Amino acid sequence: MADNLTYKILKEHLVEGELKKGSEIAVCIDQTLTQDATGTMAYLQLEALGVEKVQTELSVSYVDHNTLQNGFENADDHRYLQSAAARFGAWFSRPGNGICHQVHLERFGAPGKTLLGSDSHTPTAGGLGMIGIGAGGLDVAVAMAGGPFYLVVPEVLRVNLEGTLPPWVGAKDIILELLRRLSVRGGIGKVIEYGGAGLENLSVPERATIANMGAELGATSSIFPSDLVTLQFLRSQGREDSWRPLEADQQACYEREITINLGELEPLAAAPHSPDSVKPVRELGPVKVDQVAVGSCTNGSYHDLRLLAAAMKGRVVHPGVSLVVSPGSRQVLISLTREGVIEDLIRSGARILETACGPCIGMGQAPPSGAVSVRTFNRNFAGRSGTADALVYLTGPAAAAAAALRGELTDPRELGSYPLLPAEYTPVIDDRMMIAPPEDGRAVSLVRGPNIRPVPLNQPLPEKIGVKVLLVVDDNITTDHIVPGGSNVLPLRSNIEALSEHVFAALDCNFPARAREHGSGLIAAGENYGQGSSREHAALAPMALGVKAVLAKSFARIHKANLVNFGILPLVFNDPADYEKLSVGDELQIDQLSDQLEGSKISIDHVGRGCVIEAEHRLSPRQLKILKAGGLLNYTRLQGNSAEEGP
Ligand code: MIC
Ligand code: SF4
Repeated sequence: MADNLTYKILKEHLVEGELKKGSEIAVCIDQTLTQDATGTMAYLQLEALGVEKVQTELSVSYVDHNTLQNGFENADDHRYLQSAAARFGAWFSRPGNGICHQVHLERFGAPGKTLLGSDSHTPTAGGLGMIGIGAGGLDVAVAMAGGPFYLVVPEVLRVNLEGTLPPWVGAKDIILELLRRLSVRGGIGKVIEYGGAGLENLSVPERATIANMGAELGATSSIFPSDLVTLQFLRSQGREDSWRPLEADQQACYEREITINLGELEPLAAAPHSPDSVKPVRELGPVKVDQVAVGSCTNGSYHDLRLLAAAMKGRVVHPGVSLVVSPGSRQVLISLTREGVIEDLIRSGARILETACGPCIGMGQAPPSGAVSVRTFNRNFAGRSGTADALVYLTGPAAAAAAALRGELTDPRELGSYPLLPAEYTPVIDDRMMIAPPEDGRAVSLVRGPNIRPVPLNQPLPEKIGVKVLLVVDDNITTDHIVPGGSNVLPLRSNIEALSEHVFAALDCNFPARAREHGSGLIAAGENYGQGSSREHAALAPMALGVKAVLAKSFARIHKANLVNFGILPLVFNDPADYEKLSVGDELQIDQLSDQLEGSKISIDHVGRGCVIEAEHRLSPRQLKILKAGGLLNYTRLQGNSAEEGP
């Protein structure tokens, strides 16, 4: 049978189940990545699983998120992660080496492999023809321990790219166009597979920009074929041995096909506060800009910064704008430095930041009150920049350069002729900021700072749950709403008790106190609850506050898996109109839970109103067992015990 590229790779990695759309399968994972904001939990959980050594072909622990060291917490986490990588056999990418997705693409990614990462933008690796999937830290810990990863067989959506991009229009505009057409829910349950003659002119970093923001579509992953462009990229990285050609079969089937004619695209921007509020830059009107930020795992590559520098060369940033640049990796920074491009950027007034996530996750460079910030990043959720009332527009580096020069949102085509850039470049390869694991790490001691606390565990699911509705929220609630980023809160990622004080901070600062007072709570939500990041903290911290269930119109994939992993019941309204019946403080009760979970429907008594709300659980038998055990750690331990006791 003719296979699409996604199914080809999934078939090669299938260890359980059948490749039938909608059913649950398990795939083996070749590579994993973690980053520091999710990595401490992942490694603490790996410890809790009692593992001696990672079982994957390759696991890498990156430090790129929590790099501002205002207090000891982040630095302590870095030290713990370095010791854990050595202890358990993972590579350690030191702070300063770059953003996990960019570095992984450059130094480790390989066509045809599977990569599981505790970061939602792990699909960036799809730019190299591999399947990258974002997951919670516990799922990644299980994969490091040699366990498979479970996922629902996705639909595959084919996007044909035809023609060539006009000057000043880039890869970011392609993915913004897709977000405009499909919305932040358009990719849910899907892998997005790219093809078409237009690929020939898209480099691997450009493909990676597109695959990266598939996460904003809600897609499970995004993938490009592995072709001669891929070979050229791997060759430039001195890694052509990792290349293998890979493409979909000629007659391969897709759920749906979309064609984008690249020649018809124009510079686009996502307006506040959602990556799918996309409009042509020229239509956004004269909007005064206060900050321009270039970098991140979306647009922090050599060519992105090269274009920025060339567009600004000889000119200086507008007096009303602060321009910050964070190169995606140390390789990018060294290569640009060698060519004098960093000097050009400094002369143009850029404030060069370290190679890290930085402003993308509110780790510094929060814009002024009410500011407009133009960012080449992937998310513009309200408050994510660190300033609650800032307005963030997402663009490519060309529109960012235009905004930096003019001080207002400007179509970059107004800048005149497109700068001549070298088509190819030879990166400077220097892996000395990457530490290989020792052959045998058993003698390495783990270094734990005082802010690193044990992972809290949930209780097995009781027969009867009585809860109060703690919060009723709208559609598209992000994990940034549930557990915010920012330089004040991110250092608490290894200390769930302290972190839980910030749950839903932007929506309702009384939430933690109310949850504690009631002791047992439920969150009612609209569509796509938990979109955005992979942070399992958005399940762990509510769990620590006594949240027992979330009743939503629909869930984002990673967040739903995280809720299950920590024993919180994710329920879906049978009739979405019932959402209107719920208010904060309502008392709900679910009886005979195990019997009800045997079927798919769950009846919830609305005690005050004297009515019943029907819900569904849409969980696999495996997920039900995990929930009943009170989460994946408990479940894995139980399985270990029963294996030890024998049949
Ligand atoms: C993000 O972009 O939101 C993050 C920070 O990279 C997260 C991971 C995290 O919360 O640590 C993600 O995308 O998964
Ligand atoms: Fe880092 Fe931003 Fe990319 Fe998340 S989206 S990995 S915070 S650069």
